[in-house]
Amino acid sequence: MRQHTLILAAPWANAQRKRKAPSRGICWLPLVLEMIMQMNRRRFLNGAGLSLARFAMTKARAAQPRVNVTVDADKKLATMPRDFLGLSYESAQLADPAFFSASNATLVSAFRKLCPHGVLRLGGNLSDVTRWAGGAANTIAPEESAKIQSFHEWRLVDAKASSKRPATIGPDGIAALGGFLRATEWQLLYGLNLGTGTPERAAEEGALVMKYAGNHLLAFQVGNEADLYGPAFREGAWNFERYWNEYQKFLKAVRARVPGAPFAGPDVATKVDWVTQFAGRAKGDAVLISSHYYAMGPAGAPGIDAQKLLSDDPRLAREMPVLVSAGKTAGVPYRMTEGNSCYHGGQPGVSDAFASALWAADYLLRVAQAGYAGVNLHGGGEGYYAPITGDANGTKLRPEYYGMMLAQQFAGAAFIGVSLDADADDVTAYAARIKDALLVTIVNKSSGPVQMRLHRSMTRAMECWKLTGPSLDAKDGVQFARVNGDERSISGYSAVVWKIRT
Ligand code: BDP
Repeated sequence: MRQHTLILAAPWANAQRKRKAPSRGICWLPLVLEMIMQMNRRRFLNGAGLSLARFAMTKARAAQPRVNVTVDADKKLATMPRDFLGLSYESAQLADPAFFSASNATLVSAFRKLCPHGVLRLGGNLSDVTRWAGGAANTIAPEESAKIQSFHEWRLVDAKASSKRPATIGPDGIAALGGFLRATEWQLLYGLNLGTGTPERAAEEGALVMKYAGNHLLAFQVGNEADLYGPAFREGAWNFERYWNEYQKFLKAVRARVPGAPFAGPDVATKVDWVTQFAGRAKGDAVLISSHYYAMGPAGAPGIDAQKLLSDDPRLAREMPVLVSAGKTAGVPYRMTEGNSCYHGGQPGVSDAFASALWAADYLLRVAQAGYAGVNLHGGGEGYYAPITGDANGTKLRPEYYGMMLAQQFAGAAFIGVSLDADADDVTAYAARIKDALLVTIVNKSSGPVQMRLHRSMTRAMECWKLTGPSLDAKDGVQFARVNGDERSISGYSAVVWKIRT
């Protein structure tokens, strides 16, 4: 068992100190918030264990190695946009017009409760095989149709849409979607079918989307994960150049019907160089740059478990700066438009359990701090990783939804530097300024508790929320809730947000 003390020095304290001794530059007032973190990796302590641990810690404190959490107000990081949070669904969901409709009251309220102005993205693998019901000819061969029936993504749409496989999108689905967007006040990213569609069909569909979504339309995208297209969609060598030519054809066809229609892309799965190339070519035209991210996968493979999900994924550190700078090249934001905990539909017992809530809270804050303009977590139907499940008759909130709620606390906040000065890789910290307050979050992805002792001057000015669940694999009983202001214990596998008035 390793024990550490976390010391959080507050920035305003630093400012006061600076005023008193300006010539000394940056220095930190110690012990404004003090936390003692007891790290006992991957073991859940029960209540009795917890009190014993507290006792032991009090005794042993002087000898413990220390880990400092230091907030650096001078290090200004990204601001989380108010429309940062988003959800992503398979386009085939539109085959049931009752789902994305203003009269699906529980879904409307689940969206609004999550984020007052989020972004709904439609796309996914089914978008490349879902037919448009308009006049132009269907390009799906009967043998392809048969294959499409067995796609795992049908689990990601409600039973009614799934019963219509391979699905067709028609004007009624798009008209209802317009009502849903007005009721939720969310924006729309609409994926056009590049895999088996045509520019002519996209133009008909796009014109209707513009008509019904109006100014809720953020952008069209062309094709889902086109970087992974194989022979089912395109013969011969397939590369960015070919994709770009086809993208241009779609864009021109839609804009011929709807001048100035907004576009975004390339919405790829893994080829980051496509993102960079797209950003260079689309400069001044695309309204945002996009790609996808799944933390692990495929579902069912050995080692795909909660522990892996909560460990650091080196791909993130590698890719985040490249993606954010692709946005800068294009002069527009970068958004992660589809992703989640585990590809191939999600890992049962992990993606649909409390582990996914901790993962989501940590992932969302990490990429927001790095400068992503937003994230759309994929889901729908009864999918394992779906943050919201259900159909037009009712919805259920999954654990991951509560992790998203935690991140939403930071909407509009400007991240500032925060660091842990020792080996605490399963505890993460984020800090941000919002109006007259400092937000601090600790995500404790270790099994042991973090104890903190507050400086007396702080306790009055503090609000606190906790993300908790009965166990990592719990599917029920997960909560993100306000707790009394002087909450001092961050139990193993939980997260806390403090709002400290400054
Ligand atoms: C993505 C697809 C999405 C899938 C998801 C998955 O775009 O449609 O459902 O993978 O594997 O690549 O779960």
